[in-house]
Amino acid sequence: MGKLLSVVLLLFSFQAASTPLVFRIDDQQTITLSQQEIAQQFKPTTFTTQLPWFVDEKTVTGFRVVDLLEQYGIDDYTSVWFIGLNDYSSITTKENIIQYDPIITYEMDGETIPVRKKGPFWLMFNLSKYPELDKIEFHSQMVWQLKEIVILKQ
Ligand SMILES: Nc1nc2c(c(=O)[nH]1)N[C@H]1C(S)=C(S)[C@@H](COP(=O)(O)O)O[C@H]1N2
Ligand SMILES: [Mo]
Repeated sequence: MGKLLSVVLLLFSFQAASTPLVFRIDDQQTITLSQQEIAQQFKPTTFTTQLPWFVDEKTVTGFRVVDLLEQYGIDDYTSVWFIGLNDYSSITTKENIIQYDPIITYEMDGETIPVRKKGPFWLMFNLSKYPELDKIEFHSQMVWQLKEIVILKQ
């Protein structure tokens, strides 16, 4: 393989592996989690659900938002703010996080999700398990290309 080609491929793989997720707890604490750290630190959860973006149901794997909060000992929050790469953002209340247990999906049908397919991280509710969430109010909370999660305390 040509040297230039190897360098280009190396840069591409570096980029693909380094899309991090930023987690902000308050003005003092900003945590940057790589895809690798996420896979190591959080127990994966998998479910199969219908989603508004696809005709067929999808099997998705990710980590639970409640596990993320528990890992950093966060209980005194009112809601969580999810921000995408396009700066679209949405807020989910503590009640809905506890009751409906959303996950931050990083695999769909066994494959990691490229940015071009709305990855690498995507906030998801299990719409098939909770059909009452299958409406715009909750679809609009399912932020794709997630880049940042901010804890709101009031
Ligand atoms: N990153 C990101 N996530 C997003 C959006 C967006 O613009 N950017 N749109 C939201 C809205 S308003 C809805 S209803 C659903 C479906 O939007 P779509 O049909 O444009 O994908 O995704 C939600 N997640
Ligand atoms: Mo929407």
